[in-house]
Amino acid sequence: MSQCIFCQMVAGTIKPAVVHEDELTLAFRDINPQAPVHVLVIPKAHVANLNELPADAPGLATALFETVKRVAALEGIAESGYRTVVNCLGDAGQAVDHLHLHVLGGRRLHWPPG
Ligand code: IU
Repeated sequence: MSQCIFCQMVAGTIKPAVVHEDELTLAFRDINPQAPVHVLVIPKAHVANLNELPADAPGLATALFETVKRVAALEGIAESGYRTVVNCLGDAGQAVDHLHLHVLGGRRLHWPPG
């Protein structure tokens, strides 16, 4: 079995609070939310980080952003506004080595982030 916790969520051996699922992507609630809405959007296929997103699979990037838009609509933050963040590797504080897009909203977000 994969050691990757997000791959285990895709496989169903760990069950997150799923917000949306389709053929290429999974969206689930972050266990340590930093805003009233904090959802992670991941590719079902294992991609370690943004640097590793395959250039020859342009449909995957589109699918990830389509899921971000869908999550925003489902969570009621599409009109008020939201932020999408991808932490890539050490200086950004990436803690889970499976590409994930944070979708944050439901409150006024500060800029710049820390
Ligand atoms: P980061 O971008 O890699 O720093 O974010 C990882 C996120 O994954 C972080 O917000 C965690 O709270 C979140 N998370 C989760 O939702 N469920 C888990 O089982 C684990 C991490 I491990």
